[in-house]
Amino acid sequence: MAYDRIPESTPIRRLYAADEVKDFIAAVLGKPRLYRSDDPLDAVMIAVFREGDELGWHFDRSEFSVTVMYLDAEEGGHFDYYPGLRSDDDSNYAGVQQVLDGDSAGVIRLPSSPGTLAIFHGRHAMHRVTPTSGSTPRINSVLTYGEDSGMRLNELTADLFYGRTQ
Ligand SMILES: O=C(O)CCC(=O)C(=O)O
Ligand SMILES: [Fe+2]
Repeated sequence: MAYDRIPESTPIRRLYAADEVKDFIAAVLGKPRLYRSDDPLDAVMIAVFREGDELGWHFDRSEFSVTVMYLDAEEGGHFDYYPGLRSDDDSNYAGVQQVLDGDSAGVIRLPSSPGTLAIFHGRHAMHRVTPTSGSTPRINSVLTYGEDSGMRLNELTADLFYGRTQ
């Protein structure tokens, strides 16, 4: 669900609007300052994982991501990550292949409950959401911050993620 469908009065929108939260995240990441996204669709989104939904192992293009959990799936829907599996200088294809082949050494499962705020380096930490099962969906939000002002998705990505560009 895109940002423009989330009412301004909701707690998640108020959390996103709070400079204290933005500055807290900057401090955790050791950055002098962060900006909220200017994207009308992607600044904050809500993701619902229903029975069988998953997100396979991947790296993000953005350096870091911030998520807030609302509801954990009845079963599965775990966030697994491997911190620093690659770096800007070293793609570590062999290490990536090991994890893809099912080697769980070095993989961490994030403890999660409603309200969990997660900040992770998705560009260097490979991560996934395991398949969910049961009737309770997994519901969370991704909050987008960046080091540059005026962040927007390009049209291709907006269409891919939200099925529309405005
Ligand atoms: O839902 C999550 O916990 C992670 C989402 C994610 O990895 C992504 O959107 O790239
Ligand atoms: Fe990701």
